[in-house]
Amino acid sequence: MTLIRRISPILTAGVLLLVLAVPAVAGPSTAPGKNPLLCSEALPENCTTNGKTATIDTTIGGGAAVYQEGFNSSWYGVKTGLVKTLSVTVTGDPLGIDPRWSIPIDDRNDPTAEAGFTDYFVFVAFGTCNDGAGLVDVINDPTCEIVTPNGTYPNWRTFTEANTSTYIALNDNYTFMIADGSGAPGVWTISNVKLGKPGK
Ligand SMILES: [Ca+2]
Repeated sequence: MTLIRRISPILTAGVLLLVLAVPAVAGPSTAPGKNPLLCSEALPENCTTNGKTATIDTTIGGGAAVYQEGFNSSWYGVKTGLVKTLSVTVTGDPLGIDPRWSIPIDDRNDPTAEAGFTDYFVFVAFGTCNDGAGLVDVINDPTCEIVTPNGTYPNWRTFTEANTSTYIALNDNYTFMIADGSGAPGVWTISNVKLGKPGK
């Protein structure tokens, strides 16, 4: 299966539109557990990565985002109530909604996009989703707030139970972690990314 997936345009705190378009041909080209953590190419000076740990820095202006390259059949295209893992370790201080997971949602009852494609994104911010020691465990932490265009849910389970026709979008967008200056400039490291089952 060949899929083209990208990071969508992100609206910054101001009126600037940061186009974080990252065309990528996804495929099972890496061994299990080896999908590299990549920087968005939009503002490369704001992000460095060695494939496992990335540093995103918004102190010089603009945003930065990271994503795990490759197709993952235990995440993309899976019903939201059935996904098992989306977690990461972050160092640095939460600032507003930075940094945050941005997750593309395919709602089969929403005519905005056809099945498999993104109807909307939900956000999970480091500031409202962490264990106090930097672990952001979106799916399994019952205190992780899920922000959607239709309101905020207290955790992933309540989001999925209220939106039973939703899937992780399969065909168009990556799940990514971003800081874009919507809080205040900061520096964070992103590591130990677990998205579905590694390498699937
Ligand atoms: Ca839809």
